Amino acid sequence: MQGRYNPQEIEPRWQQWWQAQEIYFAPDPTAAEMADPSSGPRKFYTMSMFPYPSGDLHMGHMRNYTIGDVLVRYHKMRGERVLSPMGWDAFGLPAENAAIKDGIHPAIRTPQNVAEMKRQFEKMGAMFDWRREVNSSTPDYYKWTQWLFLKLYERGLAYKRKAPVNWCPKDETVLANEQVVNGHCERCGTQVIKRDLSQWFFKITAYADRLLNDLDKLPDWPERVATMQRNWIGRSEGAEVDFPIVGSDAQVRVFTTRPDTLWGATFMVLAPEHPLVDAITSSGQREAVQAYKQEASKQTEIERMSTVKEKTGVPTGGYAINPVNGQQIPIWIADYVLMGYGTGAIMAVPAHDQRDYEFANKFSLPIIEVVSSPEAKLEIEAWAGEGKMVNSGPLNGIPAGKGEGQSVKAAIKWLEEQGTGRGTVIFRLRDWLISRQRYWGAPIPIIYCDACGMQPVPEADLPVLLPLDVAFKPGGESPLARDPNFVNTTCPQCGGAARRETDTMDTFVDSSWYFLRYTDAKNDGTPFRRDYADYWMAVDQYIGGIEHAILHLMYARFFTKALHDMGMVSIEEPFQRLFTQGMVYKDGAKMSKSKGNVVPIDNFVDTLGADAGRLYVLFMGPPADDVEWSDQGAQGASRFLYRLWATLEQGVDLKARPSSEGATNLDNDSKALLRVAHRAIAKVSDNIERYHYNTIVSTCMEMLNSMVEYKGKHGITPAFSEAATILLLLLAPVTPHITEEIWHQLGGEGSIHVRPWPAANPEFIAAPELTIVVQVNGKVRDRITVPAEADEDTVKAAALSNAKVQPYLNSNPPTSVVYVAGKLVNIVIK
Ligand code: ANZ
Ligand code: ZN
Repeated sequence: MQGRYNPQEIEPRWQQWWQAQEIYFAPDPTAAEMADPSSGPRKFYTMSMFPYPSGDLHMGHMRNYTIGDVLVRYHKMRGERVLSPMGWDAFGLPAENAAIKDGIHPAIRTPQNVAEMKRQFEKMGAMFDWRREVNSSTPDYYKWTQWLFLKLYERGLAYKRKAPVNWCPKDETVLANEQVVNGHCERCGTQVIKRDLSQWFFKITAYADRLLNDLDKLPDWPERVATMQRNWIGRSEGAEVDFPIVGSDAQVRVFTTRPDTLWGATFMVLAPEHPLVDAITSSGQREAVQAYKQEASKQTEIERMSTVKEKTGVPTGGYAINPVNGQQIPIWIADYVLMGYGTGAIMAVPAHDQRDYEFANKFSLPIIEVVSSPEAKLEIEAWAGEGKMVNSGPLNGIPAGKGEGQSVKAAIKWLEEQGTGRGTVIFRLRDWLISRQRYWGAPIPIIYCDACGMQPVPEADLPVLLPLDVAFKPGGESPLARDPNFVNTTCPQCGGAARRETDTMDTFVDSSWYFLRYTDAKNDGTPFRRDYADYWMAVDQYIGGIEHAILHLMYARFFTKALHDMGMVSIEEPFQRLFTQGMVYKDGAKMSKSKGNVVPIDNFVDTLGADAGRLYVLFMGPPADDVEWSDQGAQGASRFLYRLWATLEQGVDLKARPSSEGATNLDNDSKALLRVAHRAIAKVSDNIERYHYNTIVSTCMEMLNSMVEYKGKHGITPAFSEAATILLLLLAPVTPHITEEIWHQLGGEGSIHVRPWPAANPEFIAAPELTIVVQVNGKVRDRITVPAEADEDTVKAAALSNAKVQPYLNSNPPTSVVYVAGKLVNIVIK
């Protein structure tokens, strides 16, 4: 190539050119294409999870986005209509916390950070359709987030109720369970307390069944993610049973997966927060119960569910009646029973449930065996295995178990006949708490009027703008609640004075529909056109971190189903294929600014270039795996590019295709080189489809080695030219700048990135063969092809039986046959 390889000169030049050419801008489909998608090119919608605009990108980010970019460029070369959008998950706590710390308003900082990150995305050569850029914190976007909230509200899928929440006294915000780490706020480390607040929820539980069942329709999701979703939904089959309270009309309902063990229920346990606790508690126990409730409220659910923690609890002094045998059993409260699951109350069967067993032992409560098995060791632990029902009235003798003719089904039937219980299915999944008492989010579009009650903001009044001039620093109420200009409004119903809702929405709401917005990003009359969404959806390939395996993906699936039911979109699952990338570690820790072990993209690109970075991050290991950063590895990737530059010299003819004339016309070295090249095509294509990106790089490295060796012997031949062209095309998605530059220097037309992806010629990927010249008395009579591993006798026999040789041999048996290995057979006749 001309001049030195200089990535700092080449890369920005091509980046600007690609943008100007709008190579990666996806046009809206035409009416004809929407009516019949097969009338146009195949669509390929791929996206990476949109980032929070933190401002800085490091090489870990480069890896994530390069994985997606390779796919974008590859599918483009396959002639598909690729949609690759990008946007900003720009609302949320970090911006607000940063603002509190250094006083810069999120509305000022966010666009600055967005511009910074966009610059770095371009610098790494990642191509997006920027015309479809979305920013969840701008009114043109959150207007529709609010609009969708109202649609869910209309359908009863958004509702308000009082609920105990995790509350961080310092951040003054409600925390999701996952944001509580060992009882402390994930962000600031403050001890979390429980607080009862009136909160907005989305009724995701109405979709529990579909969210669970439809996982079966997603075979291209990582199994581990599907399993995490299944467990999170947590479907549980069992029964509800009502226990009358002694001396009261009240009943306590329990949920049990083992209604067959009712005869072994020797006490009952309520969650400390259970609403009947106070009514049940006897006067003598009031103080102890109160103290215990206080203690329990300080613990997180995770702590309460711990199986190693010593059991604690106190008796309420009240009794319940076991409906199966009329026996009175004591009612306790204990923290191992959670209010948010089932009914918040259990019947305790210490003989067959280990938690109840430990509890009964600690407090000397009776243990009654109802499933008998020779293997059970009730002196040591509860028995949860198989056996035969005993001490169980009508169930005696039946085999214990959930199957047909077994105890659980029999117990449910019996309970239903008696009218004291019924079979039921419950889910662990809870409704989605979306209220945040914070400033930097989409205001919930609701108005409270003393005369008319709760009123949705009329559609025409959207967006409810987030005011910019508020004191967002913490202290008492939420920032919006302290802003009278925001709070005070008029009732849309009666026109009287009214107050606005001051909670903002969880940022997971913003990210639950952005993939739909990309299909019609600038629409200001509706969140997106249905026909555009139907054309592009589902996302063919979604790429993101495993940390989003549960919440974000569950919420996005819920939104898609709810919008489907509203007739806004046809699909019911948003993401056809999901890929979760691994992380980059350095010095043993995840690369992150807070750990101080980052290699910033700017530094890397300014020294070794974006292409070397892209090549290296892919070469480091399979994209799904965690990998460790190495400076030497990065240097190696850079050296490969210098070598590529030096090997592809002027004189390479990008149009040469000797392979199209067949293998027999080629000398053995050329044939071997083209075999390497065509096999590389097959391998790299397959590697891309299966995310074995690291082996793409090694395949291309081996291919370059073969080319260097060949060129040393033969110089630039048509076969070398063909191999060079193939290598450039295969590397184009991975190292887009250097390949574009070489392509142009060698006289290539247009961008290399819109050239068709090469097709492997089957003749050159079959097992290697040699072409052997057959001579009779030193004169060439024919060429034969033999397997490369054929031995001397086989080659000689093939030469002697050759149709063009045969006529010479008819009357003259050969006097000698000489084989020059790999080259020729000379037959000597008289
Ligand atoms: C009696 C019993 C006997 C139970 C037995 C189990 C074994 P999964 O499978 O997770 O749904 N349970 C119910 N509600 C609870 C709550 N709010 N907090 C803590 N534990 C609760 O578990 C259901 C079982 O967990 C229920 O069945 C109940 O204990 C307990 F041999 O009832 B079982
Ligand atoms: Zn009113």
